[in-house]
Amino acid sequence: MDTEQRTSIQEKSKQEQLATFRAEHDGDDLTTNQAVRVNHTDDALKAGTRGPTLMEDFHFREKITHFDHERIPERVVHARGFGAHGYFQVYEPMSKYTKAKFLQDPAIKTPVFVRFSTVVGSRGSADTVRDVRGFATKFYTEDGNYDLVANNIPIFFIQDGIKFPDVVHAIKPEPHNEIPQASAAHDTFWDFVVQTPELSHMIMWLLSDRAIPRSFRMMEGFGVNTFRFINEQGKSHFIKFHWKPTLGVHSLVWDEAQKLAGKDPDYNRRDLWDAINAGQYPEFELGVQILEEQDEFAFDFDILDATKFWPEEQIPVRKIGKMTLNRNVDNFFAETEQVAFHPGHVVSGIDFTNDPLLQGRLFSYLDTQLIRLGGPNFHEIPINKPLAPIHNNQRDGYHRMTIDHGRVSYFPNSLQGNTPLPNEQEGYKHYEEKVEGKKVRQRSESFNDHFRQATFFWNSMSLIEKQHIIDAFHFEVGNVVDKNIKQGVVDLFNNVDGELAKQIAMGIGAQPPSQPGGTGVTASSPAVSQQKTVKSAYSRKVAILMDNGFNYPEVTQVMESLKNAGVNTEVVSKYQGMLTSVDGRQIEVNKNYAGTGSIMYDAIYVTGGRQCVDTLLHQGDAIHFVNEAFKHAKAIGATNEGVDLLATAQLQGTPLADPSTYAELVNELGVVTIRNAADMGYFSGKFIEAIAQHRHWIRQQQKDMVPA
Ligand code: HDE
Repeated sequence: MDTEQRTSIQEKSKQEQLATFRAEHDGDDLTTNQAVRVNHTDDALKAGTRGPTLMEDFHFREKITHFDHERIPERVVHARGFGAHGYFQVYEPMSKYTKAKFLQDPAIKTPVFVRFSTVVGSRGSADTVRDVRGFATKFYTEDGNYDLVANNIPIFFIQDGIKFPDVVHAIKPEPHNEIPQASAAHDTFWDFVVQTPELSHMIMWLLSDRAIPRSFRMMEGFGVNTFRFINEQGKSHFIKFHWKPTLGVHSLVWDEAQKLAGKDPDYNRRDLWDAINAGQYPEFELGVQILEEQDEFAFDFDILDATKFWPEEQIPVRKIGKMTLNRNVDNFFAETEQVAFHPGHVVSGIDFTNDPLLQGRLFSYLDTQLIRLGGPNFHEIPINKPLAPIHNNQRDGYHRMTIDHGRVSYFPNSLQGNTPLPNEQEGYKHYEEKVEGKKVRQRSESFNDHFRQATFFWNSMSLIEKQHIIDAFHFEVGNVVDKNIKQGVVDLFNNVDGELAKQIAMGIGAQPPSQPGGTGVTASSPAVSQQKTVKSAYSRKVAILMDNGFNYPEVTQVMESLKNAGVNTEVVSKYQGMLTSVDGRQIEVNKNYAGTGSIMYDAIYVTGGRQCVDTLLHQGDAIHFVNEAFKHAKAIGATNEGVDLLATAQLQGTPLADPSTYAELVNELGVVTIRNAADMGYFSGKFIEAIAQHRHWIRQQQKDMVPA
């Protein structure tokens, strides 16, 4: 088979395979599950119209029984998730490092299914809570399925898998009252943190902006554990996996995240769904950090310790391919809920290390699918089914789909020519690592340093990122009731940084640390800060505030420019329906104030038209919209009379375009205004630049004075 044939087979065949399971019901007669047509479904069969329901009503019994059994157990962690299909292409052959087939040929498109998730909340919880995000990818390769089960934070809470139930029990809602949902801001979690210093580094990340992503499309992914690449010659390299979003890494602000949890709990999943439907396909580059075997001990941390990351400045991330997500699911349950990931689903060329967290994971994932998906045949569920054929002697079990032909289900055999036969050459061969040691329940001493990388991370944060971490401590630990635990947090984080501990103490009513703090680490890793990430206006969402009497040419010019830059717009007004401009032309309103808020947008634009703006000036909702967007450091644009709304909103310290000047653009603190301008081109260009910035932290002082 040539490459072109393989490409088209790979690309199409997962969708074709799924298509054989898809069912259309449009225009069809209603039937039972035995395909018997039903003549009436709104009343159960009764003895008389007011009499008892009859046992023989098989339609009633089947309908209700199926309904009663509709739910399966939610995932014990990562219960809330959202998935999409796509494909992956490698940039160049990676044969020097790995024999993995899907990492060799740039012409091959390997189908993938990705599920993004939160960790702590239950299935119905909000998207925008402070939490780690899961980022799990299933590659349907020619050589079988490979799962890269990653998170959006490069390190983990604990070092050994056996501690996982403890940390999860501590962070989940407290067992006596099931409060709070999807939040770490409670006593049991911080009690555990104070008792378990290995969490310190992860807490720094969890309280950083990484834990409230703006979008699944704007998150990095990290394999966290150390894996191996194995090439044809059997040579091993240590590796860490990364996903780098082409749109950069961007976050919400905490106030926004909390409000979104009420106003749109589906904020992140809706964003992904809408982007894919709009053809604005999310893209992520696959990166690897590659380490020679002989460099295993070359660092001041243990490379098998999952509470440490490999600084990109020391071990560069090599981008080796790109994933594009281009198709939403047809059915949430069948695909997103039933997909089963497992870090132990590897293909030849990818292998494990002795990272004790990874070793724990290798047991847990298969085990959990057995209970969650009801038995050992979950690999036959369409979303989990490999493209490569399956041949083995595993048989039977709940919900078996395959009709295995013949009488042989054992090996060796003579009745079937001794097949299916292990393939010594091409079969998966575990890396022959030499292992020696006493059986002990102990951790390696090289895992003992819990604070130095936490300081390193803290040093890497910009001032605003540091402030957000401190604010997050004030929220999280401020919600802890037990005073000893609060003090314990201050004392624990004094090990990381003295100033940080002092700031924490101030916000939560605890004593500042009595000992000098810190680890003495002064180095930093610019790569972990979000300040210098990719900045782009593409696929951002802008609210246009308008009412009757707006200026049609003005607003449509701005809308056109935004559209050309791939920026999406929605018209927001008091009422839905049509708005009429000064010259009688109309535009439809997408959202009313009751159904949306500035928190749903990346930027806002107020257009001109005397009557339109005079109406907005009397709407508290419009003024609040502007103020709140300003507080959240978002780009704000206004043209002509629209600038009057910003003046009324009194955006602190922001000069605005003056009515007496001709077409002079004022662009300060991310607020872009112009008056007396007929051509909106110049304004639009500057406004788009401001949107691309994502946040205007330069507004820090002024925004804190806004009461919104
Ligand atoms: Fe998981 N993890 N995990 N985890 N994990 C699960 O498997 C577990 C860890 C991650 O979208 C569970 O199918 C243990 C690290 C993701 O379906 C469960 C340990 C990382 C997902 C499980 C870890 C992850 C899971 C629950 C410590 C980042 C969601 C449902 C030893 C690299 C996958 C399930 C999806 C899911 C166990 C640590 C990522 C219980 C025991 C580290 C993205 O098996």
